[in-house]
Amino acid sequence: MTGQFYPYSDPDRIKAMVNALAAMTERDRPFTRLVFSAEYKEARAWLQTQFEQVGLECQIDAGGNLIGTRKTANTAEPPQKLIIGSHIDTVAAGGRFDGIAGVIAGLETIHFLNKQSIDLPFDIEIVDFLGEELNVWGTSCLGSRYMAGLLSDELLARSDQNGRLLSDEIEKIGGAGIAATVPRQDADKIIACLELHIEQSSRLEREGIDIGIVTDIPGISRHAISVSGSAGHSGTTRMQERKDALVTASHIVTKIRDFALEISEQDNGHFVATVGRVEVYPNGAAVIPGHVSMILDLRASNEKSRDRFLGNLKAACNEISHRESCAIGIDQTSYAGVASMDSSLRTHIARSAEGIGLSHISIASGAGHDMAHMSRIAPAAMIFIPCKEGLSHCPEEFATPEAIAKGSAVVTCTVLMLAGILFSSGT
Ligand code: HGY
Ligand code: MN
Ligand code: MN
Repeated sequence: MTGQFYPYSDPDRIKAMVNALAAMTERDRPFTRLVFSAEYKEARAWLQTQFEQVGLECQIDAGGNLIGTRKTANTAEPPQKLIIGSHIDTVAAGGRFDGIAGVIAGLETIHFLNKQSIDLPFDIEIVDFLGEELNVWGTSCLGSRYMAGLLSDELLARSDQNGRLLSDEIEKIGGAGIAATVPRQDADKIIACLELHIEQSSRLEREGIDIGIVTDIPGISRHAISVSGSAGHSGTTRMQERKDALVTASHIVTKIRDFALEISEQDNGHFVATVGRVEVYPNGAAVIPGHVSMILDLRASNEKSRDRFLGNLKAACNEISHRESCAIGIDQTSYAGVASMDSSLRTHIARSAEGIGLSHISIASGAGHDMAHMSRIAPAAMIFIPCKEGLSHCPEEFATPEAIAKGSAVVTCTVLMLAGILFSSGT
């Protein structure tokens, strides 16, 4: 392979890792590896073997995170830590790169350090954060919330529609399923958290840029919206007498789109709102829908815009509820504020990219990431790489092994720079 970045990473090995993980999916819904699923547990076991093969000491922490540690020979106790992590769970019918590329990039760094017999002055932890994607318990980023001390008793006590208790599921995956109201004990020893991730948008590809250095991650909240009307016979119930929960829900969804469109055009930040999950009860073709449950996924880089949107939505729901004679409930099920990435790490990443001849820009993230929570307890930074047409959360999601290799080379160079080994003394 040519190119300065190839000494640091191997596109062929990357491609093999991506393909191996891609095979661990629900058969009839590629690529689906939902947290706690059989596919997920299979992938976790496989990943732990990969960690062990490069000499990492593996553990599952109480939050269910898989952590592979490369210990420093530095005898100063307790050593400082550098975390490189992302996630291997996917959304339903998702892609092969969202999260996965970041974990593979971390392993590429370990391969390089081992090949060069480099001993760093700090431990490196390669982390597969538990359950980064939004799950049936109404929240996301389970593992990084735990590490950051943000996994509450209330979250853990939630059951899904099949009665599965979240805390039980975390215990079954090897965690302790305990609440975390304080950050991990050695948080003050964490010098940096780095995450490589596909951009999940198309700017890098469109502009032909190798690396996106993330400035911030938008605030994300999720809201359970319930609509209660009256089920009834679709053939005998007069139109004037209906309390149709699905018609009511459709008005709400249209209002969500209208308000979000209006705010996103007025606000110079990032603002999006989506209803992607809807359940109709009893969901029969000859029955007037009696109940609808849906999830609102709301993202804003400006908290005031978020509050304005929610105020508009609640007022509109009051009016719709009265007009359609259906009860409407809106409950926030998860929240994470806007997260800024560490400026000093961003400078290191820029110098690393330049040092190996890669182009880079600063870029805001539209997606949520584990680094949003990790940034509450330690300096955090993200490295974006281009993905095909910006597609993500779908089987068409794609990033080339070369793009992942370039990104992982930047991760490795940033680690070497933080260790004072590379590009030091202003060279
Ligand atoms: O949904 C998100 O923003 C991320 O992909 N979990
Ligand atoms: Mn992700
Ligand atoms: Mn995702």
